[in-house]
Amino acid sequence: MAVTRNGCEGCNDITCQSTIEVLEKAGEKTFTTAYDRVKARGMAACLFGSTGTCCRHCNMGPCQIIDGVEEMIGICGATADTVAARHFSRMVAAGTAAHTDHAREMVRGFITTAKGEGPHQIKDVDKLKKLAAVFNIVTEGREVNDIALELGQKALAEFGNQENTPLSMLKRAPAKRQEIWRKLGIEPRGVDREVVELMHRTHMGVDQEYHNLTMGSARCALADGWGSSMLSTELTDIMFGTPVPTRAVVDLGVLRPDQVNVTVHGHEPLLAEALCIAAADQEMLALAKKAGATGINLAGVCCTGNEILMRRGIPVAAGFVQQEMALATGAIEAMVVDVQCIMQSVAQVAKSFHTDIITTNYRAKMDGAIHIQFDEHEALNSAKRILTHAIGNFKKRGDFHIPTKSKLDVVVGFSHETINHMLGGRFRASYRPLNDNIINGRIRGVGAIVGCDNFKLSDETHEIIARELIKNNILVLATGCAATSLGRVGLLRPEAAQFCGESLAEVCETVGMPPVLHMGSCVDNSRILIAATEMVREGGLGDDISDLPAIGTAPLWMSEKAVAIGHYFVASGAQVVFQSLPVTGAKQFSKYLQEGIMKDLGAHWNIAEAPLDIARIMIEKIEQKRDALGINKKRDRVLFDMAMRRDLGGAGAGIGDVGCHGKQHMG
Ligand code: MSK
Repeated sequence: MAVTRNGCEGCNDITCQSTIEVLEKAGEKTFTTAYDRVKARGMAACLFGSTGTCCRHCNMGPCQIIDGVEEMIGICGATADTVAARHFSRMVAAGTAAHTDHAREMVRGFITTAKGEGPHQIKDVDKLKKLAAVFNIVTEGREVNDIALELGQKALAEFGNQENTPLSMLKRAPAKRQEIWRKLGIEPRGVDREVVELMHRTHMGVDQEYHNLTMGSARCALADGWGSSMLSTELTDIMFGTPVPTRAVVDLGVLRPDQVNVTVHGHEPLLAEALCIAAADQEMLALAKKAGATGINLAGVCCTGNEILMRRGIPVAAGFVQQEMALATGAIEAMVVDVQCIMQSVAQVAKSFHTDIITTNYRAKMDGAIHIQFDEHEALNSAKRILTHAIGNFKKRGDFHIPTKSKLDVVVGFSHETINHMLGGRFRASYRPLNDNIINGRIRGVGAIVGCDNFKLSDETHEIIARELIKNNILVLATGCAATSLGRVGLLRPEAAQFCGESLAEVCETVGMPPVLHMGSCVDNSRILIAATEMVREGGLGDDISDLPAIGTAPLWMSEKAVAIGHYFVASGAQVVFQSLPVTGAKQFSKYLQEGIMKDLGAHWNIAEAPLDIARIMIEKIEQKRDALGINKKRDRVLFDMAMRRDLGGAGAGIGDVGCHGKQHMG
C-alpha cells in the first residue's frame, strides 16, 4: 500500500530525531509502519478490552461485563472482578511462559557449553561457584565444566519440579521476604508448574475469587523473577561474561554505509553471541570483502541488542518502536530474529528493500521470511550460514539513508556486581557506599525505569521521567527498550550528571558514572531484585525490599512480560507505577491491586498516565520510605514544569564525549 505522507504527520508525538529523519527520507514510501496504523486506527481502544472486562475464556461469550450492572455479568455469572483478575493472571502466565521458554534455552545452551560442545566457554568461574552454592553443589577440587554441568542439570530440573519444594533461588531473597511468601503459601515450586497451574485456575469455572487469583499470579510471577529470569541472567553471565561498564553507541546511525549490516533482533543471546564470533571470522570477512564491503557490522535491536551491547559493546541500532525504522533505512542486508517482540510488519517493510528477514527459531516463523534454524550444537555453523546469506545481499542494496546525527555514546554494563565496585571501589566492593549515600540523603533513593516502548504515548516519556528523577537526586536503573530510549537521549553518559540535582551530580561526578545505569535486557530485571536484596543485606535501610526507598516503572509497557515483571516486583515488596493496566473496569480488584495488596505483600501497583505524574508518584513513595526509615532530612523537592525543561536544552545538549574507552571498572 502506497502512503503519500512522509510518515511523521499525525504520529504520536515522535520526537526521536532518527525516526523523523528516516521517515522524511522515505518520502513516498511503498510500505506502512506502525505510525501509519496508529493514525488509521485513531487508537480508539475497546472500552471492555482496555479495562479488563471482556471475557472470552469459553464459547458462551464473548461476554462484555459492566461492573455493578446485574444483567451485564458473564453468562456463567462471572463478575467484573473475576474476569479482570483472570485476564490479569493470564497476562502474568503468558509473560512468565515467555521468560521461561527463553531461560530453558539458555540452560540447555549452558549444558551444551559445560559438555565442551559448541563455541562458548565458562567465562565467569567466580559467579559459577557462587551460583553452585545456591544449588548446594560442591565445588572444591572439581573441574569448572564438571561444576557447570551439575549446575545446568539442577537448573533444568527446577523447570519441571513436581514436588512441593520451593525454587532454589528463593533463598537469595531477604529472610523476611521469604517468610512472607511462606506464610501466604506463594513460594513457587516448578517454574513450568506455576504457569500451567495459573492457566488452569483461569479456565472457565475454576478460580472465581480475585484475591486468590492475585496470589496465584504472584506465585507464578515469582517463578519468573526469582526463577526463570534470574537463572537466565546468571547462566548467561557465567557463559558469556558478567557485564562491566562498557562504552558503546546506540541509535540508527550505528549502521555502516560500507559494511554488510546485520541486525539481531529478539531476546536469546546464544545465537547473537555465535554471530559475534562468526562476524570476526576471517573466512566471513573475506567473503564480505569479495562482495565489495569493508566488513560485517552487527547491530542489535530490542533485548538481544541489550545482551550483546552489555557484554561486547556491540552497538544497538533500535529499540522496539524503531524496528521498522531500521529496515526503512534500506541499509540492512539481513534482520536476524529469534523470539519475542518481533512485529509481523518487519517482513512487510523488508519487501520494499533488498533486506531479508531470517527467522532462526522453530517457535517463531513468519510469512515472507527465510528460515535458517539455529542449532546450539552447531552454533558457529548456523551463524556462518546466516552471515553468508546476508553477505549475498550486499550487492543488491539500493538507495539507502542512514541517519547521520543519531549515534550516541553510552556507557552500559551495570550488573549488580558492578554496583559493588562502582561505589565501593575495587578493594572495598560492597553496597555500603550506596546505602550510606542513600542514608545521608545524597541519593534520595532508586528508581527503576524498565520495559518496552510503545506507540501509544510520546516517545519522550522515559526521558521526562528519568530527568525528573535525577533532578530530584534519585539514581535511575534502566533495562530493556526503556534503557535504549534513555541512551538515545544522552542520559546513559557520565556527562548527564549535569541534569542531576546537586548531591546526585556530586556522587556521579566523583565516581564518573552516569545517573542512569543500564542494567541489561528485560530478562535482566532480575538483576534489580538482587541489587535490592544486597541493599537490604548491607544494612541501614530496613530488613526487607519493601523498606527500601526504591520504586519501579514501566511507563510504555507493551508486552505481557512487563505485567509478569511488574507483579514479581510487587510480590517482592517493590512498588511499581504503570501507565495503564487493563483492570480498571473491575472496581474491587483494581482497588485491591492499587491498595489492598499492600497488606499482603508490602507493596502495590500504581497507575498514572502522564509522565510527570508517574515521576511525582515515584518521588513521593521514595520520600515516604525515607520517612518511615527515619533517614529523611527536610529539603525542597523540585518538580520540573515545561518551561524549566526547555531551559535545560535539547536531549543530550552540551554533552561532550564520554571520555572513557572500552571496558573498564569505574571504581
Ligand atoms: S524487548 S519486552 S519491547 S523491553 Fe525485551 Fe523491549 Fe519490552 Fe520487548
